Amino acid sequence: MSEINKKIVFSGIQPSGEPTLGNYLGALKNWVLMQDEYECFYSIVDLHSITVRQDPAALRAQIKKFMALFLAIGLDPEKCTLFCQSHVPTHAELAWILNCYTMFGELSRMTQFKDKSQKHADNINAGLFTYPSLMAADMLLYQTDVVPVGIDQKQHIELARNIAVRFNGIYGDTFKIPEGVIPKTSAKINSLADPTKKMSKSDENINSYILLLDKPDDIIRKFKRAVTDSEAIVRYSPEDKPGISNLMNIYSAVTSKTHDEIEKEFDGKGYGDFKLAVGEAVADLLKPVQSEYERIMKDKDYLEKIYSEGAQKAYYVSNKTLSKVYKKVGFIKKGF
Ligand code: AQP
Repeated sequence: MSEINKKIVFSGIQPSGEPTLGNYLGALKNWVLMQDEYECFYSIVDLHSITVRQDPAALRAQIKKFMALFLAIGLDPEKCTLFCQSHVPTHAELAWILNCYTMFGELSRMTQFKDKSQKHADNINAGLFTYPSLMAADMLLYQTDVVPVGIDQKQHIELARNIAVRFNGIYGDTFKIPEGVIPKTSAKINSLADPTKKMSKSDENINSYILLLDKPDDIIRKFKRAVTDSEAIVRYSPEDKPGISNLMNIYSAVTSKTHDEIEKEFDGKGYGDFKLAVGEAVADLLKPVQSEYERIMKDKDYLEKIYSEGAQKAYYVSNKTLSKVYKKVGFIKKGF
């Protein structure tokens, strides 16, 4: 069933809000580019999203939105497998096993755990702590070669690799060791309100992010308000000019212009012109995605068919790895 000759890609996104421009430029855009060359498994990782409290009705709606957006950005279910993590029980099963091969100290060092436990001090649950073992399971189940992600996930990929090497060291070759693929200019798109921080879909300030479904007027308004500096020169310097450099990264990722070309284009012009150009470029990029999204959302049966077929295939492929793991650790075969 799986095209074994192609290299395998796995990546996921949490439905913990609505996808942002950061998610798109950091990860989703690469997902689309990779679907022709690789055997790709792309998941809405809903099990991960409940490590932070979610409203059930909102979560249900978000998951469907994400699936429709997967299709609207150009992911083709004929070329890649699209599924919800909670529909494929092997993820939670392997995560338990891997928890027993992941050290407390390793999990304590994860910066995302530290950040999120500060942000959600009233709900530092065990799932938030062991989230990286589930993420390792996500990747290792598919014998993944490549994981396209933003830079914030680098530490989690390193940990998954360490867990896989440890397990292979004890039981012999079981898991392929995956590599992370991180884009150059859009590895970390920052918040428009605080350009020293990552743009995040769960940020409380709606002006800090651009959603893929934001209307053109809102997009332009948010870019106009973006925090910059008082130098009034469009120059790339992430240390001294984080706001302008972030906007340059966005403009570069959307238009494929280099930083040098952008500096020349806006030489002698003020920030107003530059911000407007970035806003218009992003709004133009998202317009066709939004109309395709509207079309797909009207066909709920089609959406259900895509994620149901995706889950069946993901289960078939991932269960091979899980069965191997169960055998290696010493569990006996089911009699039914
Ligand atoms: N700002 C970003 N710049 C570049 N890449 C990003 N990614 C996320 N934000 C940026 C990449 O998007 C993929 C999916 O991420 P996720 O939703 O699973 O989790 P996250 O990294 O925690 O993203 P958010 O938006 O910050 O979510 P919340 O607010 O729920 O925590 C990943 O590949 C990620 O690197």
